Amino acid sequence: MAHDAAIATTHPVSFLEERGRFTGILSWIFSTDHKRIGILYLFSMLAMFLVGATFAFLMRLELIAPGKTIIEPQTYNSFFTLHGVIMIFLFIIPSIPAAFGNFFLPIQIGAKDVAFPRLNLLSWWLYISGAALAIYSLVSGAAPADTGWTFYAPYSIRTGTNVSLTVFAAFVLGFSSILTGVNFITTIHRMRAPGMGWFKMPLFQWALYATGWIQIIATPIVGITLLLVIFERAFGIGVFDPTKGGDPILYQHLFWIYSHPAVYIMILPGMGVISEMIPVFARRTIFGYKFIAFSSLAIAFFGSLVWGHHMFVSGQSYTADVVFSLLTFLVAIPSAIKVFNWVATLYKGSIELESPMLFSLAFIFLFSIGGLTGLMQGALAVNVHIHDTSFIVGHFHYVMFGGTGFAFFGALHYWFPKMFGKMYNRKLAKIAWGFMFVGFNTLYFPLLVIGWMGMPRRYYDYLPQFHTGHLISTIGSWILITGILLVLYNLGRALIKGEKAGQNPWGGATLEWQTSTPPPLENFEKIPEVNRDPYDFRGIAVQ
Ligand code: HEM
Ligand SMILES: [Cu+2]
Repeated sequence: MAHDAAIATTHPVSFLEERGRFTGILSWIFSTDHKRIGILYLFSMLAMFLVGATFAFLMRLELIAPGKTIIEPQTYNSFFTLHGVIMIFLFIIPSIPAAFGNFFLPIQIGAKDVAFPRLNLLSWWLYISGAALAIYSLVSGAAPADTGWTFYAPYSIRTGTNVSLTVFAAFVLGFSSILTGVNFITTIHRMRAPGMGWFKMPLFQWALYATGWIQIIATPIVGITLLLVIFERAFGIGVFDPTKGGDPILYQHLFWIYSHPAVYIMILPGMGVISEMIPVFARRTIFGYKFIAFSSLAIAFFGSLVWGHHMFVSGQSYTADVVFSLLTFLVAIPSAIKVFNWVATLYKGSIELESPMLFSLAFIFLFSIGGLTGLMQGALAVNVHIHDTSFIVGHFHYVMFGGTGFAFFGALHYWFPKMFGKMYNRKLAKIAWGFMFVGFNTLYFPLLVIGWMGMPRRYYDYLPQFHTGHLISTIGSWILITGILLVLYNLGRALIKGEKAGQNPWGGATLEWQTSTPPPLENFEKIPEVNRDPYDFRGIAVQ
C-alpha cells in the first residue's frame, strides 16, 4: 500500500494511482474498491450500449423504405430482440446505479466503501458473464432469439431459435442486479457518516434506496419465470403452453409483475441524478426536498401494483382492466410531483447552461412527453387503438432513452471530472448535446405519429402511407448517433489529454465535491462530520 506516499505529498494518492495487490488490468477486474467497480461497469455498459445501438442503426436503415432494404425479415426479428435485450438488461437497468451509484453512493454519505465490497465485485462478474452469454447466443451458430425482449409464451416455447440461452443470460443478469440492490440498501442503512441523517442525504441516495428495494423484491419473480420458460422448452412441463394445459396469460402476469416495476428501476435513478444537477446549475436549494424523497418511495410502491396495464387486450377480466387503469393514473402523481419541484427549483434560479444542465432540461422535456403518452396508453379505450403500434415504441424510448438515457449522459458529464480528474471540452459537449436532442426528437416523434395512424410495432415491412414517417425517423437516427459519437470522442480525448479538473468544478455542495479529485482510496482523508444540508450552497466556491 502506498500510504507513506500519501503522507509525503499534500495531495492524497488518488484511487486511480493507488497500488494494491495487482497491477495493470488485474488491478481493475479483481478490485473491490467501489470506485473501480463503478468504472468497470461504466466501460462495459458503454460497450454494450454501442452494440445495442448498432442493431438499432441497422433496423432503422432497413425501415428507410418499404420492402427489403438490407436484411432478411428473420434477421430483423433477431435484431429487435437482441436490441431490446441488450438495451434493457445490459444497459438501462444497470446504467446509473451500477456506474454512478457504485462510484458515488458511498462518497455522498461519507462512507469508505459499500457494505459488501466482494459481493459488489461478484455482481460485476455476473454482469460480464450475462453479457458474454447474450453475445454468444448471437454467434453460437444456432438461430438467435426472435421473440422480442418480452419472451412471450407460447411463441417463446415453440420457436426453434436459441431462446433458452438468451433467457438464461437475462436470468444471470438478474442476480447481478439483486446483489447491487442488497449492497446499496445495507450501505445506506448502516454506513452513513456521523451527522448524515436520512433527511441530510442527497436525493440521489433516496432514489437508489427506493430502486434497491424494487431490485431485491421484484427481480426474483422474473428469475423464476425465465427458468420456467427454459424448463418448458427442455422438458415440456406445461406451465405456459396451452396445448399442455398451461396458461400463456400466466406468463404475461409473471413477466410484468417484474417488468413494470423494472421500468422504475430504470427511471428512479435517472430522476435522482436530475435532482442533484438542477440545484447545482440553478444555484438554488432544491424545492420540496421531502416531497421528492418520498415520491421515490411512493413510485416504487404504487409502481408494483400496475403491471396489468400491459395486458388490456390479453383477455384479462374487465374488473382487472379497470383497476389496473385506475392505479396507473395514480403512479403519475408522484412523478408529476418531481417534475413540479424541479421546475420550481429552476424558477428564479441563476441558471448556468453547462452540458449537465442541458441534459437535465432535456430530461424534463422528454420525460414529460414519455409520461404523458404513458397516461394516454393507460386509458382503456385508447390502449385498444394503439396497442402494439409504433406509438408504444415512441413512448418507451421517450421515457427510457429521453429520460434515463439523457440522465445517464448528463450524469456522465457532471461526474466525469471527479471520476477521472480530467475536464472535457465544454463547448463540444454542448454541441454534442444539441445533436442528441435534435436527433432524438427527429427519430422518435414520427413514431408516435405513424403509430397513431396504425403502424404496427416489430414489423419488417409497411404500407406506403407510413413511408414519410419512417424516412424522417431514420434520418433522425443518424443525427442522434452523430451526437453520441461526439460525446464519446470528447470524453475519450479528455481521458488522454484533458485539462486537469479542480476539486469542485461546478460548485456542488454534496460530499463528493468536498474530497480531492479524483478521490483517494477510501474516499476521504478523514471521515467527514456532516452538519449542513446537501443543497445549501452558502460558502461553496467553484475550485
Ligand atoms: C441508439 C438509438 C436507438 C435507436 C435508433 C432505436 C431504435 C429502435 C427500433 C427501430 C426498434 C424496433 C421497433 C420495432 O420494430 O417494433 C426498437 C425497439 C426497442 N428499443 Fe430501441 N432504439 C435506440 C435506443 C434504445 C435505448 C437506449 C433503449 C433502452 C433504454 C431502447 C430500448 C428498446 C426496446 C426495449 C425495444 C423493443 C424491443 C422489442 O420489441 O422486443 N432502445 N428501438
Ligand atoms: Cu408498465
